[in-house]
Amino acid sequence: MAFFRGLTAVSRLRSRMAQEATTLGGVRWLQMQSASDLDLKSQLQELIPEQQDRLKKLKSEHGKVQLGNITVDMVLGGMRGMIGMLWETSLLDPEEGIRFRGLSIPECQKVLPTAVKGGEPLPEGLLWLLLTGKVPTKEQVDALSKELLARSTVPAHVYKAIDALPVTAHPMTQFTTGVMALQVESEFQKAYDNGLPKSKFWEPTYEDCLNLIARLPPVASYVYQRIFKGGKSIEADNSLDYAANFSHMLGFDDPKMLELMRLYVTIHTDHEGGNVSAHTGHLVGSALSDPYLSFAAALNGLAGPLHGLANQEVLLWIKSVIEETGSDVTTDQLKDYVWKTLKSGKVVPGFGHGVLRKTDPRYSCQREFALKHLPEDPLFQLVSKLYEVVPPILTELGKVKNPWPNVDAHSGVLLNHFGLSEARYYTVLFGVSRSMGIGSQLIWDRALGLPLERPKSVTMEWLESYCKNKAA
Ligand code: NMX
Ligand code: MLT
Repeated sequence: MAFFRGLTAVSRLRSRMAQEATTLGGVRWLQMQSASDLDLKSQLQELIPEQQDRLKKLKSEHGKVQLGNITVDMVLGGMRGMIGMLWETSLLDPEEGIRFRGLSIPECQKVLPTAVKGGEPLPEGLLWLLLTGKVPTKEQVDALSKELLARSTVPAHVYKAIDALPVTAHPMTQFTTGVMALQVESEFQKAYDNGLPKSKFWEPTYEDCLNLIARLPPVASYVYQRIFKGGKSIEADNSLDYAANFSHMLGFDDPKMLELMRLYVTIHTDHEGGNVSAHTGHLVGSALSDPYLSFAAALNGLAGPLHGLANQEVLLWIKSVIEETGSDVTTDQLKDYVWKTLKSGKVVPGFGHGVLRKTDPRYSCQREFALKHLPEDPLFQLVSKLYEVVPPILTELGKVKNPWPNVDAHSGVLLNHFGLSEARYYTVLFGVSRSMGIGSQLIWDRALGLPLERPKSVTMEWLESYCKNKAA
């Protein structure tokens, strides 16, 4: 965040000068916000040369500085703790959780513009923050909402591609098929084929990412309606913001559900670069595959049960507890069910994490939302009980590094409360949200000219002989 401070001060000054036309004491104040202040791409254009110089300086002055030692455990253990990539939009602290461009979730809830006074942040504001490192004004967020709406038309062939799949296909399969079908409109691919120089790669990447983010809610809601509502279609409401409109197109207009969707999309956008979906998007993008190809690859990673599919698994697991024990489940029955799950060789979904070592702040803010809006919901009460029951059991197992709940332990019961009860659909919601983080970083990847990602792999034989020689 520090590197953007100079620019942030300038931008704050500008935004103070740039209040919307308002009537104050009978005087009408003039609209002073310039078109480029409201245009995200112009803002990026200003930031990119500075960040390119910064990267150049970092490489030339500190390129040979060591960042740690690679151990055999790291190579065999899924590269945990191995620093291996640059990811500008967010950073994860194992104890504290995620910070988006330096801001924690509670800080984002305080400073990002909202639709409702004192309500949840608008995800468009977070997208602006991820891309620029600056907290946007409400006017900037509104301009971005409108820009996304203007980009949201989905070509008819996309729906035909989805319709070619059996309606029983998993929602993530149908959603990713829609993303692949959107790819035929890639600006990056066209520009690359026409010989665009590397210094300009970021521009069509920006166009693709913004188009992709804008078109995902209609595609995702089409998948939902097709699978669960007999193909009903709900038109977009152009007066609504991104998340509220998405909720509306899914068929949920309760103002509390709109607020939930704003919170949901905001907190699922980004989780630094090493998680399976973000890393996949970045890796595939490093081959100069366009943002649609990169994001479709990311979604395929998100669809795995140890990653994004865990939100589906959590609600199905909670419902299976109730099916077996009845809705008045006691603490002892819950303990027995957790042990039964573990003894059958399964994981307890929604608990544990590859990096976090405390309760995920994304879980905590969803818990806050539930305490405020649905404290009596029986499934929320069961989730609260699991918070007490599961961590001691996972600790007792002796091998689990983080017994605490993650983001997926909570999201399903909130959605279920407002009627979105189809657990198999939940990972699609995660996918729509993640487009903002992966897309933002892809734009910076191209702006900074980051190279093809190609780490070294070795065989067991190589490791054995390396270790033997080292010991000799
Ligand atoms: N239930 C049972 N066993 C677990 C759990 C859990 N919730 N979490 C970790 N373990 C086991 C893990 O399977 C491993 O066992 P083994 O050595 O026999 O293979 C052992 O504990 C050590 O694993 P960790 O180092 O603690 O965790 P790791 O970094 O390998 O994996 C997860 C992280 C997230 C994959 C793991 O905690 C897990 O499977 N959790 C349940 C699934 C889940 O909630 N995933 C969502 C993550 C968040 N997201 O949205 O992506
Ligand atoms: C995520 O949001 O991507 C998950 O918490 C997984 C991770 O960070 O590894």
